[in-house]
Amino acid sequence: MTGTWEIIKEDGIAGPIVHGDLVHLQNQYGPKLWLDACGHATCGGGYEVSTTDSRNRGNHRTGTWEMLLVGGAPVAATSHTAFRLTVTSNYASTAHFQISELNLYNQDSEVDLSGAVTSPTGTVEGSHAIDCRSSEGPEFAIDSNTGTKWCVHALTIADGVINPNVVLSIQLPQATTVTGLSFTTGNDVSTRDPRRFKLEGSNGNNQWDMIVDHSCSDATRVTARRTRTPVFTTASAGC
Ligand SMILES: [Ca+2]
Repeated sequence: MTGTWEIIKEDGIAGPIVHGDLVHLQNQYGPKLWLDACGHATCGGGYEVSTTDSRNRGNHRTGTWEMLLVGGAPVAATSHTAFRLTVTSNYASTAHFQISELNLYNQDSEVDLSGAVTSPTGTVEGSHAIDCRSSEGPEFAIDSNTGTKWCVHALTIADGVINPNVVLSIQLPQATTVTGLSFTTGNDVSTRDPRRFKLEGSNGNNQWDMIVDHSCSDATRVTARRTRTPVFTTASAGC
């Protein structure tokens, strides 16, 4: 077993190990020591590889390794624990962006977002987007209630382009596979609806996989209120 190594994610988050993840490698022989680039920290001269009894030597991260695929394009992870929706433009509202619901899908099945948590949009006007009202925060984009909405007062919107882009960050209690999304439109003002956007997924370490890239073409517009749009995918966007 001297050449057998266990791969352990650096951040301890469960789920499959994918391209770009940071990991530690633990040898399974004897005292189970950790693979370490000892030269960087203490050995001097070079970057020799050895084993040590700690995952990292001091604060030098000499025992942290990145998983990379060789000889092919990165393969997108099949499931993620975190998602972020970035909305880059609306249908020409000069101040606001809004949705009643963000709906996620795994193929034809809707993803259960109960237990999911959103991050605040922001509170400091003049530097970035803020919620239109305290009752219209990002948590209302995933509350399974079409009577509530997430509404953002963006810093600037010119010709429908939102600057800076509006971001909805969602943390799920377990790794989940997502292949597409739809919106449920807001209660009013259809020009606030999302026009171009992208959805990415992550399992930590600030590594993000593209799931839906709709940044190059306009989404099918639905002017009816509190109504679901079609399901959008990268394929449907043509991006
Ligand atoms: Ca809602």
